[in-house]
Amino acid sequence: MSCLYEEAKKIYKEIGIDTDAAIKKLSEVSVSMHCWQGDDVGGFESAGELTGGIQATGNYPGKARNMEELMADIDKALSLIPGKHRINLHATYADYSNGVVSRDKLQPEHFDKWIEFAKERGLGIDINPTLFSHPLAADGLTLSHPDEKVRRFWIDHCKAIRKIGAYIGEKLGTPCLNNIWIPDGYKETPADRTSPRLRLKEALDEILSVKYDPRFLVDSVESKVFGIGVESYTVGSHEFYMNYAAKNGVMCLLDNGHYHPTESVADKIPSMLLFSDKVALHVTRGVRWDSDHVVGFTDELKEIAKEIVIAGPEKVLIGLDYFDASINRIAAWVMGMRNMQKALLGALLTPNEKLADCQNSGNFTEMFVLGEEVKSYPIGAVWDKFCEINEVPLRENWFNIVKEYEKNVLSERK
Ligand code: RNT
Ligand code: ZN
Repeated sequence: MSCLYEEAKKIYKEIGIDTDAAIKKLSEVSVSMHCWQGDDVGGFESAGELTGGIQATGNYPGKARNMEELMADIDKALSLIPGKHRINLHATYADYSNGVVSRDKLQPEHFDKWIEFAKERGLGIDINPTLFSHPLAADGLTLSHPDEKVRRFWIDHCKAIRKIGAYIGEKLGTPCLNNIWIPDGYKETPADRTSPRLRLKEALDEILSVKYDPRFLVDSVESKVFGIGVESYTVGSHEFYMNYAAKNGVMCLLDNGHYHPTESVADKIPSMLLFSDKVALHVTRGVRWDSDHVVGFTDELKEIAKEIVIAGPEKVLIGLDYFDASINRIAAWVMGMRNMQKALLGALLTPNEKLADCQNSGNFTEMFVLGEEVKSYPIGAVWDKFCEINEVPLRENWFNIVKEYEKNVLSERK
């Protein structure tokens, strides 16, 4: 095995790539693993249906039914993923063991169990207010709702979550990313496109008017082009948030399922970074629409990873966002996380500077030829070495452990 690695090392060296350095860099990148793959975006607040224009399809047995099960599943997944990472929570994954609390009344202590969980394992935590799957979001509008009372509820919810995020960040000593995504939109072509956006703008102004130490809390806003049932108009469009973020010093979060299908988030990253220090991502895989399939080792992912590596991974907050209920949920987590890391490794093993020189000197033939040939360099041997160093199973061997867990633990969840 290490024999393979030594051979790969030589091959990469010939094109000026130091594989040991690539491995070291990769181990410094953490990815925020979304808790909601573990239970189809269910959460612990109620057993209500998922709304907000997003859908988890499938009924694979064994989904986590409570915090203990979700934590156990996360542990299992993390034991098969190389490196140190982060956990991305939604508000509805609060600790309700002392009774369910209205979302606008959530307090930091409702997340103490998660903080403890993260601390013990050396993980960071990110958070999201949950503005869907709730009676006050039932008509598809939240922060942009024309009814002041509905807006108030959601503004207070977002404020509560920011306070919680800052508390988490302080406790863990790593900034918590609070990402605001709202489902607001209309099924039919709206008569008035401006008023909902004005209301959203004012709501965000109020939410963000409370200042927190950036060492503890950072904020992002996530745009979207459309959702199921809200096909004609999305209040939080890309232009809306891009301008809002630029003017208000918050980050844009780019979800690669949230644009027109031929738009590329890889292309957006370097453009955004000319104007902001950082950008956040939700990495997903859309099949024909924003279907949130498990992240695959696709060309789209490789291009995104390339831009992250070229920009400097410290400038891009990487989070995953998909929810597949048709396959083993732990396998879905592990595969998506490992694919993200493998794509980053691929980018680290690409002679990006040399290729850029080819482009800038007009040598497009060499750029194409080298770029294509590098695609079949022995990345697998370097990936295996990375897994070996991090003491996680090589190649698909991790799946045997998931199968064991399914047999012994998941199958007991009826
Ligand atoms: C929905 C957005 C959003 C959600 C999560 C659950 O289209 O992508 O990020 O997926 O908040
Ligand atoms: Zn998203």
